[in-house]
Amino acid sequence: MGKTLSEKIIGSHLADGKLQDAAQIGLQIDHTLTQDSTGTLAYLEFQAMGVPKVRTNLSLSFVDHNMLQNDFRNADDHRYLQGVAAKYGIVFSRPGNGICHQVYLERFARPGYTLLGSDSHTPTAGGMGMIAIGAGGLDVAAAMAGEPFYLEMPEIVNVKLTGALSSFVSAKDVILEVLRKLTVKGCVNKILEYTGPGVKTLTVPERGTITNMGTETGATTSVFPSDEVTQTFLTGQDRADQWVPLEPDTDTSYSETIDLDLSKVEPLIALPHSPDNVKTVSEVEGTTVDQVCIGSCTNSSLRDLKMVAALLKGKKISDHVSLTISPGSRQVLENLAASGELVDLIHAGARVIENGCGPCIGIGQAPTSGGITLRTFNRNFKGRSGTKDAQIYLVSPETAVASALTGTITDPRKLKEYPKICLPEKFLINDNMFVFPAPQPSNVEIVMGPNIKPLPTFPPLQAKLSGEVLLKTGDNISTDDILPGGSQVMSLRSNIPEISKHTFRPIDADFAERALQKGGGFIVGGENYGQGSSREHAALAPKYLGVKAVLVKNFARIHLANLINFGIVPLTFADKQDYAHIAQGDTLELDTANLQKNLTVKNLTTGISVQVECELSDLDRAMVLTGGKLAAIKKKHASAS
Ligand code: MIC
Ligand code: SF4
Repeated sequence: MGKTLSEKIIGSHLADGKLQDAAQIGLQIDHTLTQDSTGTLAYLEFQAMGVPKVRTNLSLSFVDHNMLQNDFRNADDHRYLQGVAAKYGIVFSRPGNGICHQVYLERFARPGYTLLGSDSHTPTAGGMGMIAIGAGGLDVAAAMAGEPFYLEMPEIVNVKLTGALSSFVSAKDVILEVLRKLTVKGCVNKILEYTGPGVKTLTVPERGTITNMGTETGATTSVFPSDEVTQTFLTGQDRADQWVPLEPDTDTSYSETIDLDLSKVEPLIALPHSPDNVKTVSEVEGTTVDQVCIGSCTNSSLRDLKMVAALLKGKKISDHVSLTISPGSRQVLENLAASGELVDLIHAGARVIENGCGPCIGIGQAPTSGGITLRTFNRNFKGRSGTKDAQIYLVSPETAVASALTGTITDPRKLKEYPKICLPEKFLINDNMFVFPAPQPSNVEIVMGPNIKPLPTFPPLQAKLSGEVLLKTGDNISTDDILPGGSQVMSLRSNIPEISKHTFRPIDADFAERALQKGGGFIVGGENYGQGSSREHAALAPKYLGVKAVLVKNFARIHLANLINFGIVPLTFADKQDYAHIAQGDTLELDTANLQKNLTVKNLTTGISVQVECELSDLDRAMVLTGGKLAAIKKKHASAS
């Protein structure tokens, strides 16, 4: 039996375990990337490991999230990150150089390689035929120290593409269609592998849009073959020598096949407040729009902004719409400037803002109260725009432009003339905002500003856990609910004592105070707990406040790994009906000696006992018992040296 493409790449990087369904495997990581808002913790963790230089082929540190410099905090973080990069052999991408995923795809992604990134949208690079996975900062730090990345061998799902997209329908509509079918929890521990004759009709940036937002299905990653289209893109980036052809064997089998005829995909839109709440644009046409934001790691490539420029050329946006455009990279912006298309954006009324994440994570450009904002981004969780009662809709660049012009949600097919977009044979390339590691690392001084606080340390797990249920949540709690974005909270990312005060603030403003007052306790939740970002702060801050265990129906992948890494006991209900038998405020007790798979939680308030599962690999179990991953890796490197 032949192999899938995912199995081929994973197989050639297997450091531990076997290519078997659901087996625990260790993956050798070629490249790592971090971004600033998860990077500062990741590098504090890396420094604590005591390794003199990164042990990957290539490690990159991007600054793209916390770019507003309202005070010293973010600027100090940038300086710290630049110092660490110079000292430990890491390439530093300076603020304003662009969003990590877009820049990585342009300049560093290589077919057949593995990438681990401290950002959940790292799978963007799957558009280049890579296995690219998002993880918590500590896992990325461990990979930089040369450790394999451990994960459950995912099921490989075949998304078979046929046909070609119609005019005004683009890659964003494809991934919205996938989300409509699979939902935000449909692909946990699965890889979406794209195959079929439709693949060759999509350029690499379009593939990147699809693999990027595959994250919203809960998938471990998504991957496209590496073909002549990949070769053309790499040649345009002056990296033709890095191309290799890669595809699945013809006689392979998949756990499931989803057939998707591209010619049948229509312009789609995700309604508030979940990326899988997908309808056709025509179903909601006519709704008044206050703001349109084009950009983010999903839709800010040169292909996308050329399309936007062509559709806006010679026109003017509606009087009541604010249109922002945040290019994905300096390369995108320079190419638009050189071709003159930047003028078309500016002339039509777009507010062109800095190359970076910007409004996607609430860093500026919050909409009006109760406002309707149409975004080409990937997440529309409540409050993410910075305005609590705003309604976020997710759309393609084509739908965004059509709606910005009319001022109401508009099917882009109404624009009639569909421009033909060609990517340059040779992109205008400028690498001068990368800073390469210092030739003499011993001379580099790492400067830490006053907001960069030491990592908290935690004792080994107690044999018996007891305490109150501090919070009981429903399904699909996102890490934005656990620890929100926005410029004020995000600038505290290097300061756990301060940021922990915001834990669960969007859903329970008193949580942090209550948790401290009660001496910690338990969280109870529903399905897909912890969906969304890779921010390990969403585990570390609750841990800091004394959260001992989280008991849910099931977890999202990255958040589960982060809980384990910081020694919070992850539990799932053996019978989901038992969720009803625990209320907020109940006192629970749990015997954790040896952390066996099957445990009993005693509800001391009701007298009812509930059977729970604690599914951990041997490695993870040892880590949770001894107080987390950092302690374990530190010990290993100390004994090795
Ligand atoms: C996001 O899109 O939610 C973020 C901000 O990029 C996060 C990372 C973070 O919280 O810093 C992610 O997706 O992992
Ligand atoms: Fe940045 Fe938004 Fe992409 Fe996250 S999803 S990396 S905040 S652009």
